[in-house]
Order: sequence, then structure tokens, then C-alpha cells
Amino acid sequence: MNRILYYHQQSNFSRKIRILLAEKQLDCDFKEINLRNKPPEFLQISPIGRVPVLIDEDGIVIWDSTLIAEYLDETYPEPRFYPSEPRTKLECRKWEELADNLGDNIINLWILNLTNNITSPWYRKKLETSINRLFSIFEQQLSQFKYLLGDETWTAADIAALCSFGYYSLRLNEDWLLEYPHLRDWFNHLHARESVNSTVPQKIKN
Ligand SMILES: N[C@@H](CCC(=O)N[C@@H](CS)C(=O)NCC(=O)O)C(=O)O
Repeated sequence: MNRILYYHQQSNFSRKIRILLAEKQLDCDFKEINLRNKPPEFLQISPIGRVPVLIDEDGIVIWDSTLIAEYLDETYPEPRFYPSEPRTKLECRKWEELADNLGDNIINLWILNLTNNITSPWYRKKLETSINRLFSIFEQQLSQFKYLLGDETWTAADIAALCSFGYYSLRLNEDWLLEYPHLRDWFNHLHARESVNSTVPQKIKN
């Protein structure tokens, strides 16, 4: 069977996998899911009802972007996006986790904005504080190194992070590009890759 990725074009978590598939030159059928009206076919394979979900050629079903990313890297290791040395891999996973946490916070803040929720100012404050802290942590790291794990090469951590920062630009604003120069340079540099540039999330025209 053909490999299938269930995704949404605006989803930062789906974008992680779209970039990895492109970089690893793996053929795939892409099925975009309407997240406001999820089809039964998708709900059957996705217990949490979220994208991305990958079905590989042998029929294995994998959900959660990090599990899919690790699976792809172990199964199709050329080129590699997780370091093989266990401690360095752990560092990579930690940065990926921070990036994904940033993504979750951005989604929650955007939903709060959408629903005009003024009843929970403490929750808005909590989200904004977490997001700002994470921006500074990433800026600090990238003021020392070209990529999140050093100067040598990008990893799954950089992919997850660029997807979350790109998602911030889509949902909130692009002011951070002025405020955090090292983040901006790293972000722009990565967009020279076709896999990154061709997966930039687009606003949906109503
Ligand atoms: N931890 C999951 C998060 C996936 C996630 O939050 N996906 C969002 C889109 S970015 C989604 O499908 N939302 C639809 C919903 O929650 O109903 C991952 O890494 O794959």
C-alpha cells in the first residue's frame, strides 16, 4: 500500500512530518483533514483525533508528530535528524519538546483570541508568559550556535522549532522577527530549504 499522511496545511505538528518526508525523499499520499468536521476514516485511526497520523507502506499506524519523526528516522535513516549518541539524542528531544510546548501554547492562545475569552485573564497571562520565556530561551541558544544542537547540522529539534515559530507568525504576528535577531537569522536561513519553504502555513481565505 502507499504511505499516507493525514495532515492539515496550517498544523505545525503536521509540518514537522511533511519536512522530514521531503528531506528523506519518501513518497507519500497526503490527505488533508477538515479539523472542524473530522471524517470517520480518520477518527478510526486517530484515538486523539489530531493530525498528523502516518500510515506506512506495511500498514503500521503512527500518531503524534514526535513518535512519527522518531519512527521515520529509525526506519529511513538517510539523512538522519536525531543524533545517534544517547545523551545528544536526549538533548535533541528536550529541544523538540520545548518547541512542541511552544506550539501548544500558541494554539491555546489563538483559541483564546478566537473565542474572545476575557473571563480568564490569568490563563492568557500564563500562556503569554510561557511563550515569551520560550522565545528568550531559543534566542539565547541561537546566539551561541548556528543550530539548536551546535554549529554542525540541523536536527529534528530545529524542524520542530521552526514549525512552532512559523505557526506563531501565522496565528499571532511577526513582531518577534524584529525582537529576536538570532532567531530571525536562523529561521530565514532554514527557509532556503525547499522542504521548509514549500510547507509555510497559509491563511485560509473565507
Ligand atoms: N502532540 C501532538 C499534537 C497534535 C495536535 O495538536 N494537532 C492539532 C493540529 S496542530 C490538531 O489536530 N487539532 C485538532 C483537535 O485537537 O481537534 C503531536 O505532536 O502530533
